Amino acid sequence: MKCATVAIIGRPSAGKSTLLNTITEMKVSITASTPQTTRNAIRGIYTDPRGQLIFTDTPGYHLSEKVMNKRLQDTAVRTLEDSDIILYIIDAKRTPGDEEKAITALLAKVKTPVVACINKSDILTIGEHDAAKAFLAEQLPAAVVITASAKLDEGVDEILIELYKLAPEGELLYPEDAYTDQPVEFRVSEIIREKAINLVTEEIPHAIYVTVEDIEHKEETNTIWIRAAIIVERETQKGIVVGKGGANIKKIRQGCTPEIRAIFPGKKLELDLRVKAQDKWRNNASVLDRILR
Ligand SMILES: Nc1nc2c(ncn2[C@@H]2O[C@H](COP(=O)(O)OP(=O)(O)OP(=O)(O)O)[C@@H](O)[C@H]2O)c(=O)[nH]1
Ligand SMILES: [Mg+2]
Repeated sequence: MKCATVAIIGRPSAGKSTLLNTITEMKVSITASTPQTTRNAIRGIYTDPRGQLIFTDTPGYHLSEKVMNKRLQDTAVRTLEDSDIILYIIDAKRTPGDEEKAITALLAKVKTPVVACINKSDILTIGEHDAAKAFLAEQLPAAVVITASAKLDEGVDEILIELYKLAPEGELLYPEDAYTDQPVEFRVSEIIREKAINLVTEEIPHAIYVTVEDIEHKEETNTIWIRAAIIVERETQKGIVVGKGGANIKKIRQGCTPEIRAIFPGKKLELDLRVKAQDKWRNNASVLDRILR
């Protein structure tokens, strides 16, 4: 049996979370077209007859001096240092610049084996693909390079083959049917956040966090009752998230209900969802301590 911890790292929007969901065949980590969707180290577990791969999805590595971004960077670096293998995802649609070089410099420093995945093969031109290959050959000559589409599940089996080649022998660390270890409150808040950030544009996705204030199991009616709040930074953003006549909040509720129900099979769901404003929460250490694990 083989068992390895695998850190998934790359720039924002490279497709890290999409790839983790494709590998586990589960919605483990939320995704969005806006960058910096993932804010935590998110574990996703894959088991097959070869053994177990324990992936940790990380926040997109983004060079920025903002308090919250620095914390996201720290999460990514910590995960790298704790893993047996690094799965480095490149979005070759974007030319590798300083940010991509900062990542390869980090990877060279930790000396952990790297499998590099040139992602989004479904939309890459030959020129873009060749440029990414040349970049990797120059920056990380020892890395194994695979081209894949996380979205279309192409090349993903090849990634698993390479990861198992590098994985040490070991017993399974999680039960065979485990696919994540996230607490229920966190999963619920992430599902709601995904639906909210996918409805708004510009700066607003970054200004959103979600807090689950209460979860109760009402046995007499077989109902899970959840009270959650979508927090933004300004009153004007609140109006946008709620939408005209509540249209957006209705869409958020409709979008998240089936996914939250799937976490509580056989139960009815009552979701009390509100939108609140909290000024400059992204600079508030106690909020960041709570939401960035
Ligand atoms: N065409 C195409 N799009 C992809 C592929 N993989 C991911 N995407 C899209 O790229 C966008 C970002 O995907 P995510 O999985 O959220 O990216 P991420 O690297 O986790 O981003 P952060 O959490 O912000 O760092 C989404 O719109 C995905 O649908 C792919 O293989 N092909
Ligand atoms: Mg992500």
